[in-house]
Amino acid sequence: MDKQQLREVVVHEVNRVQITDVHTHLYAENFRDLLLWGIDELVTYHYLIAEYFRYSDMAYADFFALSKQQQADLIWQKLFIEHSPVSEAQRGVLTVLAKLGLDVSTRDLNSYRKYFASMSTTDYINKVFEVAGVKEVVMTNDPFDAAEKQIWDKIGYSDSRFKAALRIDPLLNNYERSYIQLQKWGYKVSKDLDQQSIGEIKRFLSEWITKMNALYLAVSLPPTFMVPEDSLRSRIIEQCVIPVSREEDVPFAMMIGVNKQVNFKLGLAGDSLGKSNVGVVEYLCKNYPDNKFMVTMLAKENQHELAITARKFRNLMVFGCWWYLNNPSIIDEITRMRMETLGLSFIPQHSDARVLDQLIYKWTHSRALIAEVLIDKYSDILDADWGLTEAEIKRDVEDLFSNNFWQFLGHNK
Ligand code: RAT
Ligand code: ZN
Repeated sequence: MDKQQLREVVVHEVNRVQITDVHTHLYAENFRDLLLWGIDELVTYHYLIAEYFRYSDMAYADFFALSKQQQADLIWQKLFIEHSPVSEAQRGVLTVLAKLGLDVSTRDLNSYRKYFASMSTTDYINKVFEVAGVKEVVMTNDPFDAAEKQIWDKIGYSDSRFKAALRIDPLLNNYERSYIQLQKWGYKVSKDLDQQSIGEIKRFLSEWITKMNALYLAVSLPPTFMVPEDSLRSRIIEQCVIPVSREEDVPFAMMIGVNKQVNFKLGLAGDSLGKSNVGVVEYLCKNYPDNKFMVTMLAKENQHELAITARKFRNLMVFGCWWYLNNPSIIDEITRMRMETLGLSFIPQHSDARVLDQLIYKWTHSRALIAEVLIDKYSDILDADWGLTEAEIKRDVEDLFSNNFWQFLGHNK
């Protein structure tokens, strides 16, 4: 295979691979209003709200008091009309519109609204999965969220393209309050986490893993995250989460590095990031070798250390370029570093989509970046006279975009 053929094969395979998106905030249709889609949701994505306030001096509260459509009008005017939309999240909206076949050059928000108004939710879900080339997404499922819990209790879900992940931020980051909720649901837990509470929290976790058919347990954590330490969180992790994760054979996914609400007036857009301690990941992987851990970290500065930790511990799966790392220059750099360090044994990306339509742009952009990294790395081994077949490239691409996840879980798909 020469370099020109190499490029063609890689681009072809990367563009056609059907993706398993391991972390999103999307929901199946029967979760009703929890599933967000359409132009007004796209334009009011919290990444864009943060960017809007770079240019606007409007009072935060006045902005949030407006309807979604009014917010979208303001954001569109400021970020797309008064300035050129060059940030990654801004460009993302354009990619979505273009891929849906809409005329981006008109800049006419109302004509885009008409298009979305003509679609049914069912048809639109099918369309987005097709255009994005995604075969399945993992949701973020929080039983402490009243609206979501109600759906799980009454209906569950039946669309097999949407898989569940049991998200336990309230349990780990705010036990001081969530134990009261657990008590209301009939779990015999106490504030000081006695022996009975530990058993009851384990029961809660196991019951919800079963109820959701959860593929993994997940939590987002601050830069100060530490295990072991004398804190409720550390004790719940070692005494409840780790044993249940092992017994149920589901990985524990840690998303480390978020500094919540540094500007609470921005709501969801008000979180920041900080450098974290990779030693915690090392401690957990080393002391619990029969457990599986999926880890993504938010600070760019932590990425190399995390990749090295994955070289030491095969029970660690590094995944995604999370949130503030989801910029082309950073994805390119991190993916190269990971491939040079770990070969193909990692999950390069997840979308983190909150709005269904975002599957289209997040994956369009990431596919192109990951393809370039692959072309360079394959090219280097061709220079050393290594022969590559199309079948081998296809295998590698399917591993990166889907199979690595399923194999790590132990599902042989
Ligand atoms: O990327 C995001 O949308 C963030 O707000 C978070 O949801 C983050 O990805 C998380 O899962 O906590
Ligand atoms: Zn997320």
